[in-house]
Amino acid sequence: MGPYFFRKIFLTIFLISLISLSLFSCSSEAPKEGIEVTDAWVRKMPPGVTNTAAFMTIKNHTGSPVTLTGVSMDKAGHVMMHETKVVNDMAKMEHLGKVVIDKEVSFEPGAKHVMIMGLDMSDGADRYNIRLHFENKPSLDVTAQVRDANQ
Ligand SMILES: [Cu+2]
Repeated sequence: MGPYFFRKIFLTIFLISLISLSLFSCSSEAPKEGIEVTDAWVRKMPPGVTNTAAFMTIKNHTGSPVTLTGVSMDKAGHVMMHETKVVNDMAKMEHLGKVVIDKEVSFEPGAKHVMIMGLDMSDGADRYNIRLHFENKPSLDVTAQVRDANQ
């Protein structure tokens, strides 16, 4: 075993530690800040139907509650926040004036949703811009993919 052998070992150990260091830094996610929106989508409707709904998950990383005061879309006539509730076995939609997001709020089918009225989807667009409005905070633009409801 000459000096080359030890140099090789030293180099190997050095390389392994470099690789594991870079792997570690890749797998550890950077801390998220502000408001994060994931999985935003708009329900695709049959031709001629211009009312639909959008869904998404809004995560609040700010450390204090954030209030969503409304939603808008340039291409739609009217956009509201709704919540579907079952009252006496009847599904009923309730209008939400605001939604307080403590850590996370999901808009999903059968629950809270973004009600969209008067959206012409006949151009076959595969995504839409949705703007979220917050209390004492700049609004946030979200890209929502058009999706079949049963996908
Ligand atoms: Cu609704």
